[in-house]
Amino acid sequence: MLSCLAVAILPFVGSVLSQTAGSPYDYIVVGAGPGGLIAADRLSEAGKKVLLLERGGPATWETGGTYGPVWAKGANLTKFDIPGLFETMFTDSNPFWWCNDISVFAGCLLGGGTTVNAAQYWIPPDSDFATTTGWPSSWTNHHLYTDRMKARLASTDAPSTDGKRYLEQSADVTARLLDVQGYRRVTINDSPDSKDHVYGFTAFDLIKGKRGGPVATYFKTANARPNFTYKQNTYVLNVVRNGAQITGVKTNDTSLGPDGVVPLTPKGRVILSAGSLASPRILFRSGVGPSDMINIVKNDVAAGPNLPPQAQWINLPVGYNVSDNPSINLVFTHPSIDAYDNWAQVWDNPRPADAAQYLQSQAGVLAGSSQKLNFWRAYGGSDGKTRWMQGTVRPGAPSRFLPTAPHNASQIFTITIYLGTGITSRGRIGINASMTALPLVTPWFTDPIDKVIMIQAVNDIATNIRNVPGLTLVTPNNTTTIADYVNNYDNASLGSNHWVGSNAIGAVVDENTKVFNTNNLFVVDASIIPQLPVGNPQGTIMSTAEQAVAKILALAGGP
Ligand SMILES: Cc1cc2nc3c(=O)[nH]c(=O)nc-3n(C[C@H](O)[C@H](O)[C@H](O)COP(=O)(O)OP(=O)(O)OC[C@H]3O[C@@H](n4cnc5c(N)ncnc54)[C@H](O)[C@@H]3O)c2cc1C
Ligand SMILES: *[C@@H]1O[C@H](CO)[C@@H](O)[C@H](O)[C@H]1NC(C)=O
Ligand SMILES: *[C@@H]1O[C@H](CO)[C@@H](O)[C@H](O)[C@H]1NC(C)=O
Ligand SMILES: *[C@@H]1O[C@H](CO)[C@@H](O)[C@H](O)[C@H]1NC(C)=O
Ligand SMILES: *[C@@H]1O[C@H](CO)[C@@H](O)[C@H](O)[C@H]1NC(C)=O
Ligand SMILES: *[C@@H]1O[C@H](CO)[C@@H](O)[C@H](O)[C@H]1NC(C)=O
Ligand SMILES: *[C@@H]1O[C@H](CO)[C@@H](O)[C@H](O)[C@H]1NC(C)=O
Ligand SMILES: *[C@@H]1O[C@H](CO)[C@@H](O)[C@H](O)[C@H]1NC(C)=O
Ligand SMILES: *[C@@H]1O[C@H](CO)[C@@H](O)[C@H](O)[C@H]1NC(C)=O
Ligand SMILES: CC(=O)N[C@H]1CO[C@H](CO)[C@@H](O)[C@@H]1O
Repeated sequence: MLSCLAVAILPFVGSVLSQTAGSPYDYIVVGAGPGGLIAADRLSEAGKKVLLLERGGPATWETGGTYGPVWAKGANLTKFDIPGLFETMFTDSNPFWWCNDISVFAGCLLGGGTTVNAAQYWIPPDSDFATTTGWPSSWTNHHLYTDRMKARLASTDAPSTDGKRYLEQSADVTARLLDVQGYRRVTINDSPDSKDHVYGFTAFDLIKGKRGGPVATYFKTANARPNFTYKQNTYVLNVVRNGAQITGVKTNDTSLGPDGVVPLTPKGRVILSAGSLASPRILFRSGVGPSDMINIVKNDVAAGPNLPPQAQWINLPVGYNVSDNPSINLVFTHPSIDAYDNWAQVWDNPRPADAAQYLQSQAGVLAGSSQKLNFWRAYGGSDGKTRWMQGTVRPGAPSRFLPTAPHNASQIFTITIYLGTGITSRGRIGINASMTALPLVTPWFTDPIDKVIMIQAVNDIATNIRNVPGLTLVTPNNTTTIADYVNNYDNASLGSNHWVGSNAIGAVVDENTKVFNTNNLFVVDASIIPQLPVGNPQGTIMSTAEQAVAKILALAGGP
């Protein structure tokens, strides 16, 4: 059952769960991130009886969330609604939104990562679904599904409700730097396939100056259907199976059924959408994956007894071949920049005029998150492979990258350089004996050619600095070479929270996203994406979910 608050706010017509405890569902979807929300919405739209289980609670005001800054009290806005509070996700003393049993940043509440992320939103190019990036040929015609996503969730590169852009100095300075390097300006989502020597204003999935994403769209329509039931604060431990046949899911809530098990209808199906770190863990805990991981589960006092007998373990490369963008921060100063107090005041003490403007009409600086400009360039490697670089520009800088030498803190901005599609480095996701999900092998620069390209890309950005009067690179400082900076970069800072590939299509799931050697277990989230998309992944994940759910509905044998 939804929280009382949410019931009061949403037109909640879904079945009341307490009246149906132990009753079976056609589809049980695990996890309310972008993958799970789109799957649950489309399945309920098709008339299936759907249960969506989410371990976290509400976040945006519309869904029953209440946690917001004092300055927005009474305005029906939470931290998760106000885009300008994005940087405070990392500086808050009460960060209840991060998953407490995953070692890297992951959002554990309604919306998953899309509720805590920067909302950068890219319409996927064809290369994101090409056979060269690991997709089966049956997936390459993605436009139908990408169009469905765009119809539900538009992008904007001017998120303030007055249509104006704010705090754009870092975008202007960077554009001058890129102009002398042969880049051209584009509206990024108007030409998704142009990803070489282009730059443009950052595009977001914000709506009317507030966080939009799949919660404000897909969840809303699903929640209005009688065939859809949403249960939050419910932790899924494992699927219950008899060999290849899944019969239900085991949760931590015994009010949902005997031993917390929610059953499936006879032809029912389970869809795991718990994300790139948590979906593998549910598989391990269900006896699916490499035996070293399942043996960790077997030795756990609580989880071990829920495993199927060893003869029923299913050996698949769950967790292998994972990737995430390596990324390097460069910090600059320029006299034209307004560093916006490095976002340090927006929670407790925002600039009064900006707070007033935002409260009045969701306009102004706080209607956007910190990112202002993005750019892309393709690089050929000595191995004959092409790798795509993405740059992201924002005022301010992460505290650990602030220069040690004297500098004007009011004038700092950051360019982050990422490598995406085409990189060959891979890592491995697993669990440890505490059942914490974590990278066992970190995926950044395991192939030295990726690092060579990164050094080249960072050098390219740094070479033309003197063409822009007043522009100064402050991190790395002037006694550190770019190569040394990249080579000595702290591993803990290299990642980008963009994990894909831990249940890659073709390796763990088939072209219908069904887990190999099972009858009725599916995965629909970032983990099935075989290779990094060209940009931040949520648009690609959502298009993937649209296509996956269409294939699942079309697959014979289901409910
Ligand atoms: C700080 C940060 C910033 C980011 N910025 C951007 C950005 O600007 N643009 C972009 O495109 N991408 C960004 N990303 C990445 C993007 O948000 C993720 O790639 C995306 O959310 C992954 O979607 P998913 O459906 O695979 O899983 P998730 O979004 O992780 O959702 C999984 C859901 O499953 C739930 N769950 C997990 N385990 C269980 C369980 N056992 N039982 C029940 N429920 C469970 C979780 O609570 C969560 O709600 C960012 C990510 C982070 C962390
Ligand atoms: C906030 O929500 C409440 C309850 O829905 C409503 O009565 C009130 O008018 C809203 N306030 C604002 C400022 O939107
Ligand atoms: C189940 O786990 C969730 C998430 O950890 C928690 O909020 C909830 O209280 C738990 N439920 C029960 C019945 O213990
Ligand atoms: C990892 O990916 C490589 C390249 O695509 C492939 O050859 C290999 O079989 C994969 N390994 C696993 C365990 O899936
Ligand atoms: C320059 O950076 C290097 C590497 O971080 C550091 O060791 C050195 O102290 C810095 N020099 C100055 C003058 O800040
Ligand atoms: C630092 O930058 C701010 C903003 O550009 C400017 O007003 C101030 O004068 C600068 N301080 C110094 C010491 O140059
Ligand atoms: C598992 O990893 C987490 C996060 O790194 C750590 O806190 C915990 O101590 C680890 N547990 C074991 C048994 O290693
Ligand atoms: C290097 O930076 C220091 C501190 O900012 C500055 O004093 C010095 O002049 C710079 N050296 C060169 C060669 O630019
Ligand atoms: C980062 O990790 C790699 C691979 O795990 C390791 O070889 C390297 O020494 C680490 N670098 C630092 C600076 O810790
Ligand atoms: C499986 C299921 O519950 N189907 C129901 C979905 O909702 C329609 C009405 O909206 C019912 O007619 C179906 O029985």
